[in-house]
Amino acid sequence: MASGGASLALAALLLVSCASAAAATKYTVGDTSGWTTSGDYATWASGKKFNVGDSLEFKYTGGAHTVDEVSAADYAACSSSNAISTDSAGSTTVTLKTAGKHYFICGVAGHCSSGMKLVVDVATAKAATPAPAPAPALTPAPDAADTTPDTTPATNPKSPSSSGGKTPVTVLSPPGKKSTSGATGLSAAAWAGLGLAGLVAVHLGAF
Ligand SMILES: [Cu+2]
Repeated sequence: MASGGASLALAALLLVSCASAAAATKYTVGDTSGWTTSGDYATWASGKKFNVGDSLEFKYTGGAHTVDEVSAADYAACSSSNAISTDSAGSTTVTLKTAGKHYFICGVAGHCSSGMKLVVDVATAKAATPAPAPAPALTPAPDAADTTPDTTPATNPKSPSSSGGKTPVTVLSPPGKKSTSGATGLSAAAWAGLGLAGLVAVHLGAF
C-alpha cells in the first residue's frame, strides 16, 4: 500500500514535470529581426505571457552586442556595470527561472538608449501539487498497527505454561462443547469413546 502510494506520487510528479516541460516556450527576442538597435522590444513583449521555465533566445552578431540582465534601476539608467549576467557570443539563450520582472539591455555604449532593452514579466507557473499522495500513505499505517498488538499478546500468555501445553487444551475442548447438548442423549461410555478417539486422533496428528 505504502509503495503503491509512493509510485502513484512518483507518477504524478513525472506527469507534472512532463507537462511543465512540454508547456515551456522558447521565444526568439525580436522574432526575425533579432537583437538589434532598431528593435522595439516593448512592442515585441507586449501581449506575450512569459512563464517560469520559458526561455528567451537573443540572436545577434557575436561581439557586436551583449545581453546583460540587470536590475530595474540599471535598466532605467541603461547601466550594465552591475549586470547580473552578460553574454556576447551571438546567440544567447536565457531560461526564465524565477517569477517577476527580468530586465535585459545591450551593454554596448549607446545601444540601450537607442532601444536595445527588454523587460519581461514572468508569471508563476501553475504548480499542480500532488494532493492525493499523503492520503493513501497514511491509511494503511493504522491498520498495520492494530493487527500487530492483537496477535502478539494472544500467543504470549499460552507459551509460559509449557511448550507442549497445546495438545491437552485441544483434547479437552471437544467434549466440553458437546456436554450442553449431549447431557440428554449421550452415555458416559459414548463420551469416553469420543474422548479416546479424540486422543488417538490428536496423537496421530501430532506424530
Ligand atoms: Cu547592442
